[in-house]
This record gives sequence, structure tokens and C-alpha cells, in this order.
Amino acid sequence: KNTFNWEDPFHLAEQLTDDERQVSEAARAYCQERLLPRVKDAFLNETTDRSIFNEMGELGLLGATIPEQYGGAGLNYVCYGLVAREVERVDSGYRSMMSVQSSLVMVPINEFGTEAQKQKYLPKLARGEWVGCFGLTEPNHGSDPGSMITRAKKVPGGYSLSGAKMWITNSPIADVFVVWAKDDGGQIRGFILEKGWKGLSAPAVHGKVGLRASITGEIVMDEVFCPEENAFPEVRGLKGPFTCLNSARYGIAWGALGAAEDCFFRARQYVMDRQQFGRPLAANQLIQKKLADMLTEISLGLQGCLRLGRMKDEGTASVDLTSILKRNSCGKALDIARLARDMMGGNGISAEYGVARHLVNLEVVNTYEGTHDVHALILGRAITGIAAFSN
Ligand code: TGC
Ligand code: FAD
Repeated sequence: KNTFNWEDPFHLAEQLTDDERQVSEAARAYCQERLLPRVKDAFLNETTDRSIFNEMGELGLLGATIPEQYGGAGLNYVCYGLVAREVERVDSGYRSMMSVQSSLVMVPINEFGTEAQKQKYLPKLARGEWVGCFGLTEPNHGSDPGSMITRAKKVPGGYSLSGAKMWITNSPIADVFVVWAKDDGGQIRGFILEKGWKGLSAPAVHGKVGLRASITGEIVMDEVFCPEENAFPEVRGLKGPFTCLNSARYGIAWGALGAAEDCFFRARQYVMDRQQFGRPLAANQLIQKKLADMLTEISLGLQGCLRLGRMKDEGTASVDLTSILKRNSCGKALDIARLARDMMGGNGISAEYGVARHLVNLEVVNTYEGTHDVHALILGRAITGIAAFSN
């Protein structure tokens, strides 16, 4: 008789290859054994542990999809998604650190960089010897990055960059800065800057209520000289940064569901153990409905992510498909975290129980890489052919 497995109703694990299962299991072991014990203090004290990059680098978790010849793991997109799920099962901030390095720094260097740029930067980023960040958002241009004001003025031998980027993951500890700026002709171009260059600074943003284990900052550029050899030679326009976002948003779609699974498992255990009115909370219909809703959304969402991963690996995924899943996973994970928090009553507020941390983290995840509503508008345009966000 076929039995129902509430931990994996669609037998997702059986839909993976042996290699994919091994990657997922290795990532889970690292995350549960090494990351989980540190996360509560990191979150409460707002501290980012730089050594996590070295540890992830050793395990091949940075630049999972980057070819081995440049130090990457050469894995497929399904593996990348499975890793994001395991990291975010512990904390969205740790997944942020990992996915910015992998998708937003290594992917553009691999896709748009010269051979010399690939050889110089990718192996060190893959090992976690260098930390990278990605500067697209500006203080006054978030959802609409096409209106950015950061400029790259042509000067002899290279470019002079001036402007400011805001809300940049990893920037205060970054060695490598992938920055997007408009050239003299008003076209968006990508540049690789290095820590220590004259005129470049990256002050931290303190006091975030969510994602506190992941450091965030600004990138301030005051006539920073970037040599020609550090510009991406060919790519022009928003296609450059959006190509990186396609990969990062896909990872977030898996990752947010990892956080949701953690909330679901914790809430289930809690209501099985907690007695009120002389019986477990889990004996109540209202509680069981909440568990049913949580598991339904998680398992349907994961199937969608796996399908998108397979399509990315086959090369058949349209970019708009990623918006369906980034938006769905973040919105549903946020609902699930809120339900879990509620089911744990007063204890749900305590950092000891983990779910309130996921909840405030997921508020951020629902906003960055395109807000929930911006992804609705991207989909609205794909459905109707009419862009609601522009004239
Ligand atoms: P639009 O007219 O739509 O497009 C301009 C050009 O870009 C191309 N394009 C894409 N190319 C590749 N992949 C995609 N997904 C693409 N989407 C668009 C498009 O074909 C066009 O090319 P061309 O050659 O015709 O010029 O541009 P728009 O200005 O109207 O865009 C509007 C909108 C809303 C879709 C877009 O601006 C948007 O997605 N806004 C959200 C901004 C965003 O996601 N920011 C993320 C910042 S990075 C971040 O948050 C990192 S947090 C990471 C962490 O800590 O984990
Ligand atoms: P806004 O664009 O001002 O949006 C505010 C509200 O208005 C939202 O609800 C939005 O949905 C809505 N809205 C906007 N336009 C429309 C419209 N046309 N119609 C209807 N509603 C609309 N960026 C980077 O470049 N690199 C990073 O590493 C990075 N890391 C981040 C880390 C953190 C912790 C945070 C908080 C942000 C990070 N970001 C990063 C920035 C992030 O991508 C932006 O915050 C996000 O794109 C939204 O931009 P915004 O904050 O300017 O909000």
C-alpha cells in the first residue's frame, strides 16, 4: 500500500539523481551541524561570520553552477536550488551571503567577463578567499533600476565611477564589487571594482530588523578609477544585471521554501508536545487545518521549483517563469512563518524557537530581488502584453 509521507508527500527526494541527492544531503549536514548552532547569536548580535565563506568554499557551495575550470563546482541548477533550500532552512541571511556570491557576482563574471577576469576572480570567489557584492539598487532607485544615476565617465585608460548604491548585501566586507553604472551614452554597463581603490567605500547599514546575520551596506563611489580591463566588454543595458537576477531569484524560490519547511517542522513538533485543555494542541481542528495549509503550499511550491530547475538545466525556462516562483515561494513562506509563530503562542516570539527570526527575514526576502508586487507586474505584462509600471 502506498503510504503518505508527511515529510515529503510528493517523494521529491526520489525525483532527484544520486548526485543531486548527495549534494542536498552534504549541504544539509553542513548547515545543520555548523550553521544552525551559530545562527541565534549571530542574529541577535547582528554579527556576520566571515569564515562562513571559507567553509562554504571548501564544500563547493559557492558558485555551484560555475564551471570547474574556474574553481566552481560545475553542478546543475537543480543542485544550486537544493543547496539554497538547505542554507535557508537555517537562515535567509546565510543564503543571502551565499547567493550574492554565487549568482550575483560569479555568474556575471562567468557570463560577461573576459578570460582574464574569469581567471583572476572566479577561483578566489569560489574558495571564499574573496567576498563579492552586487551594486544595482540606489537610494532613490530600487524597483526601477533603469533610472539609476551612478555614472561611469570615460577617462584615459578606463572609467571614472561616481554615485551611491544602497542596501548592498556583503558590501562592508567585500573584496570584489560588481557595480552597474551608466556610461557617457546613457547605457548601463558592469564594472568590477576592488576593495581599497581610491574613492571607494562601503559603510555598513546597522539596525536591520530582519536578516541580521547577513551584513548589508552602501557602496559609495567618488570618482573611482576603473581600468578598461575591469569593465565587462560586451553587455549593455538592464539585460546584464537581470541575467544575474534570474539565477538569484530562482535560488530564492527554493530557499524561501526551506525556511518555510523549518517553520512547519518546528510548529508541528510544538503542537504535538504542547498540552492545552488536557490534550495536545495538535488534536484541535483549527491547528490541523493550519498544518494542512502549510504542507500543501510547501509541497506544491517545491514541485514547481524542481520543474523550473529542470527547465533551466534544459535551457527551456522563460525568465517570467522565475517570477511566478520567486513571488509564490516568498509570499507563501511568509504566510507559513506567520502561522507557525501564531501556533507557538508566546514562545513563538522568543528567539529560542526560531520561527520569528524566519518571519522577519522573509519580510526582506519578499522585498529584495524584485518585490512581491513587482513580480506580479512582470507577470501581468507577460499575460497582457501591457507594462503597468512604465509609460
Ligand atoms: P524592461 O523593459 O523590462 O527590460 C529592459 C531590458 O532588460 C531585459 N530584461 C531581462 N533580461 C534578462 N533577464 C530578465 N529577467 C530580464 N528582464 C528584462 C529586457 O529584455 C530589456 O532588454 P533590451 O535589450 O530590450 O533593452 O525594463 P524596465 O525598466 O521596464 O523593468 C521593469 C522591471 C520592474 C521588470 C524591473 O526593473 C525589475 O525587475 N525591478 C526589480 C528590481 C530588482 O529586482 N532589483 C534587485 C536588486 S539586487 C538584490 O536585491 C539582491 S538581494 C540578494 C540577497 O541578499 O540575496
Ligand atoms: P521601492 O521600489 O521604493 O518600492 C516600495 C513599494 O512600492 C514596494 O511595495 C513596491 O512593490 C511598490 N512599487 C514600486 N513600484 C511600483 C509600481 N510601479 N506599481 C506598484 N507598486 C510599486 N540591492 C542590490 O542591488 N544588491 C544587493 O545586494 C541588495 N541586497 C539587499 C539586502 C537587503 C537586506 C535589502 C532590504 C535590500 C537589498 N537590495 C539589494 C535592494 C532591494 O533589491 C530593493 O530594496 C528592492 O528592489 C525594492 O526597492 P526599494 O527598496 O527601493 O523599494
